[in-house]
Amino acid sequence: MMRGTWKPVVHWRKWSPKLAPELRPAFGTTPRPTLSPEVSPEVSPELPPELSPELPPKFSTSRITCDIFCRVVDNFGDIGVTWRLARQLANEFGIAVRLIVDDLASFQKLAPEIDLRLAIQQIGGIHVIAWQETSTLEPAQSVIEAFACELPTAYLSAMVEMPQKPVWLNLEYLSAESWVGEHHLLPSPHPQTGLSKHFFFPGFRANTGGVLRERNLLPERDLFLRGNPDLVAPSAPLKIFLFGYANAASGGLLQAFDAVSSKSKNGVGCTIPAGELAQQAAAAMSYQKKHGAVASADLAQFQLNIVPFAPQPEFDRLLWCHDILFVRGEDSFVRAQWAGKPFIWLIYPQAERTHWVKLNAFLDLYCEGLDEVSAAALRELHRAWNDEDNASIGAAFEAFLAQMPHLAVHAKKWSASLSEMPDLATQLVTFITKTAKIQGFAGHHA
Ligand code: TRH
Repeated sequence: MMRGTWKPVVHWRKWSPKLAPELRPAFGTTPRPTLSPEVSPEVSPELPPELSPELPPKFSTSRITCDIFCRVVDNFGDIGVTWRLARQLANEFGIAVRLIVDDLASFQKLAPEIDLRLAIQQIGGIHVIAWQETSTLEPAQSVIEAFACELPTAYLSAMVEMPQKPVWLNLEYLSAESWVGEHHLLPSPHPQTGLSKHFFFPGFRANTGGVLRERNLLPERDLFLRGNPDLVAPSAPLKIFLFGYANAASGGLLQAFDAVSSKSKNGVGCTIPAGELAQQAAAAMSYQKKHGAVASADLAQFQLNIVPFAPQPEFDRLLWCHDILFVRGEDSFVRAQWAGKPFIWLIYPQAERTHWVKLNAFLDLYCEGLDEVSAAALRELHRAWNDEDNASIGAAFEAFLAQMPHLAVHAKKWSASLSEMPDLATQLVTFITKTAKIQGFAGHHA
């Protein structure tokens, strides 16, 4: 039987992480760290000096200009990936970035500084431009079309007129499928203009473009975890982060959290970002409450916390505060991997279940080196959650939990080995500078 409450929960204060107050309904009162304007927003003020931002020695990219085009199809993945990339190109490589977006309202959820009234604005050194303003833009030296969003016709025509043609890339969706590496960086001549567009495929294998990882991300994570030992104290509750799409198995999953909680001394806490899934969870909880839950004084209560959508730079810290991460789409899926915690990926569903091929390709790769029982548990929980199988998700979660010690070690190993691969932005910049050098207009003054 599920028990629940919406009130801030006292015993969660035991693991008060350093997060903005509005993101910590049940946490302590640690003030939000303030950053001085000259410090990159990516860099935690607590970082030791050796981790402070500087350009990598290999590139001199400060003269490069880059336009990133993003159409928000739905949700937050498109803008999430492009905004993260824009910040890294600007902060770590000194590139002059313009981010052209067709949906400022979605963008504002990730970057509350966005002013919806302004068609052109500057945020953290990046020019943000509303899509309808592109007709008069002079193209940048490098142009990134995110997820085949199709450049505006006027902009494309302006590219054709440029004496030095821009380096043009289509940033594709992330996939672990093996064909991805074979297509990475292949050129494709545009049928009307003759301009060449290259396909940049993110991925997990050496022959792909890698995934986004800011230079200081892992040291920042480790520093944060070292500074918050209460997160993993023996008396800490099991902390689950649940970010997903509306899911018919959410009731069963919450019941499983509650069942686990009722058997444990420390209890279970689940954080859900506001949204459709949170609404479903709220409905499930109030149903349970209405039908009379009996809470035993000896047992820890299951606690559900619905938190507001966090600005993107705070999202990682939110993940680092939890033990099990349910994530979705593309960007949060990658951030869970950098958190180095066991995670369950709710993949963006596609017609005719084609997303299963992508999901299984990832799980095949991820499970390499993981013992058979843990791998089976991990796969079954992915199956049940992605299949919205309410009847079997409870058992799947309990089997997963039984393997947590192995899964936790494996998640750390995965994160460490993935970090040996060059990150996406570095690979992108390498390609742009190399191509620009061949074309003789940028990046050759190092
Ligand atoms: O929102 P998503 O499901 O995004 C997408 C889109 O559906 C897209 O169309 C699809 O093609 C793509 O997935 C695969 O999930 P994703 O990618 O994880 O994006 C969420 C972003 O929101 C990510 O950048 C993290 C950020 N975020 C915050 O900044 N704060 C928050 O509180 C939360 C919950 C997320």
